[in-house]
Amino acid sequence: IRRCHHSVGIIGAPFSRGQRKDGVEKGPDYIRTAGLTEKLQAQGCQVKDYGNLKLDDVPNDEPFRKVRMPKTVGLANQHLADAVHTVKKEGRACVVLGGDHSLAIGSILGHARSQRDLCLVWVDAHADINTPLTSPTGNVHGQPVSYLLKELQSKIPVMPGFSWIKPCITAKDIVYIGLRDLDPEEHYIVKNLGIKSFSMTELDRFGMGRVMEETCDHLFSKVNRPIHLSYDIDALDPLVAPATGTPAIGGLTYREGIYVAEEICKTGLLSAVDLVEVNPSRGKTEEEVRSTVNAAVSVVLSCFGKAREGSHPINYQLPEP
Ligand code: 6HN
Ligand code: MN
Ligand code: MN
Ligand code: MN
Repeated sequence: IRRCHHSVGIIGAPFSRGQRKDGVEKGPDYIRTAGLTEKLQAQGCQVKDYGNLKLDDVPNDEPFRKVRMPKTVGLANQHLADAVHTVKKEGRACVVLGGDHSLAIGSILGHARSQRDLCLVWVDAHADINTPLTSPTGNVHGQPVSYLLKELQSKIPVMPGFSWIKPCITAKDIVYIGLRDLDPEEHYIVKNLGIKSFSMTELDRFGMGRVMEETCDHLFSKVNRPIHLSYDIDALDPLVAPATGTPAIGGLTYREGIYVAEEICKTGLLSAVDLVEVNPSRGKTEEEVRSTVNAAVSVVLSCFGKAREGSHPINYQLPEP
């Protein structure tokens, strides 16, 4: 019944320096080659592809404590924030194709420049909320939420490449869905700040229907606000999305993963989406790569109006004999 009326801007962010595994920088081109733009257009979206960002390594980028490539990660995110801001200024819903999840820093900060009261739905096996000082790996893709949270500002050291970053969200603005692999320090932060979290345990207890109801109740109890959906493909079970850098067994089914996107679309409040951590080099077979990329495309299509119940043009008329 509803035709999708969305105007969508796509940004490719071929970036891998927030973690150690090569290949995730190929995510944007694989997702495009699977027909993302054409399929969005076929369901009635207006699409502008802004192309891929040019994200270069900064020379002499020594680790800060354990944190790897801070200048390179900081600068890439600065470019991404500008690009997202441009898409929002032009009045489109923004889709960022990653790339690793460190890109959420720039994506959310760029989004927040035009949408001050945004809220954040983080769909992931991981909470990505290590501070630079708790990170066991030094990989920034496990830390983006810590830089964005006002409550953690006093725990974040001054770092090269990161001085432009000012936190823009509070703990009550976030909902996690799909968690199942947290470091102890991350679990402490999530509990201590009282961040709303639907781990796989809550998902098993309530089912995804109730999880999405409670997600919306939590975020929109007072007023409606724009949604930033940060979707890590490793939220899905590795049986569905194996081609990713940090797979975690026991994840969302394809159906649950699509349902999240359908429900977010139905709110009419979706303002920006990150689709990250698709790593074609991590697929053991062509089929594993295809399955992962197709899942990513399907999530984005569902974000922008594709409904499994079907749909038809609003003015459709049956042919007369
Ligand atoms: N991701 N908690 C681990 C770390 O390195 O901090 C894993 C992070 C995974 C990040 O999948 O976006
Ligand atoms: Mn993850
Ligand atoms: Mn992640
Ligand atoms: Mn819609």
